[in-house]
Amino acid sequence: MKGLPTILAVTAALTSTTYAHWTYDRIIVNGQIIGEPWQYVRRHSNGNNFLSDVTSADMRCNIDGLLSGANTSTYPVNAGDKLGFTIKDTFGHPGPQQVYISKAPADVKDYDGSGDWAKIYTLSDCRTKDCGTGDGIVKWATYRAQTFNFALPRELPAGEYLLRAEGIAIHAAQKSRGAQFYVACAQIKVEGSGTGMPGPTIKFPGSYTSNSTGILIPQIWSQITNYTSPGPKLWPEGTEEAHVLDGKVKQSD
Ligand SMILES: *[C@@H]1O[C@H](CO)[C@@H](O)[C@H](O)[C@H]1NC(C)=O
Ligand SMILES: *[C@@H]1O[C@H](CO)[C@@H](O)[C@H](O)[C@H]1NC(C)=O
Ligand SMILES: *[C@@H]1O[C@H](CO)[C@@H](O)[C@H](O)[C@H]1NC(C)=O
Ligand SMILES: [Cu+2]
Repeated sequence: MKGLPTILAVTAALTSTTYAHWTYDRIIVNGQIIGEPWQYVRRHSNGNNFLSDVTSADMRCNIDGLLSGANTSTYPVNAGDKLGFTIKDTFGHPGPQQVYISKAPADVKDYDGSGDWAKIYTLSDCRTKDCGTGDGIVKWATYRAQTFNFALPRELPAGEYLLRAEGIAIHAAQKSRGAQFYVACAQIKVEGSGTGMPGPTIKFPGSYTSNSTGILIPQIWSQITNYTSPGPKLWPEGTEEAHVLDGKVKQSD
């Protein structure tokens, strides 16, 4: 096996380059990448660029993402399935990956995401030896991810939902409005007999502020020794943050 460069050094080298940016264009269901790019993920017009205004409705499904619901197909899944997203091209900045879900009142194609969002997944700091030296500085489980997977809770009631991927880059987050948000929404129709009540929930926009924990960080990213992601507690209650990527990583450029 080739020697792995230390995560810290390589992450530092990537932080000022635009190819480090990304979006999410396909879903993964039980390990299979599904369909064409933007077939089940709402097409937005922001390319690989980020959002930085947490007070904008663009935070829901990215720029123009509320307009493309009718042009996006809805994929049937079962509560309890393993779902995922493809990351185009790679998660190239330090920060967490999160997933939120919001039930559509009727057809998800018509849903504007103004309802309640529960958080079902956070992939945050890496705590295994593979991530680098034990210097106490936060290392990222998202580093260079090209895909990631997570469980769709078994308790989730049947219905149509927006499933929102949110990657946050924190390499400039020591400054107000320096955090970068990479966002896209998939449309899924959930089958099953779940009777859970997703929560606690938040709204987009509304809950995140420019100075929320995890959005404005107290020191530069390369010095932080702990990290707390923004947003509510994970649902179902008791779900823990993930610290190991379940997915594919870009090995080299
Ligand atoms: C939706 O698809 C139609 C027909 O292909 C196209 O004319 C329209 O621009 C698309 N709208 C969006 C928001 O993608
Ligand atoms: C945090 O941001 C909110 C909204 O932008 C503002 O009302 C509040 O005063 C800020 N708090 C601090 C401690 O700066
Ligand atoms: C680290 O933990 C402290 C104390 O809980 C908190 O104030 C700070 O915001 C955390 N740092 C990050 C980057 O989340
Ligand atoms: Cu960048």
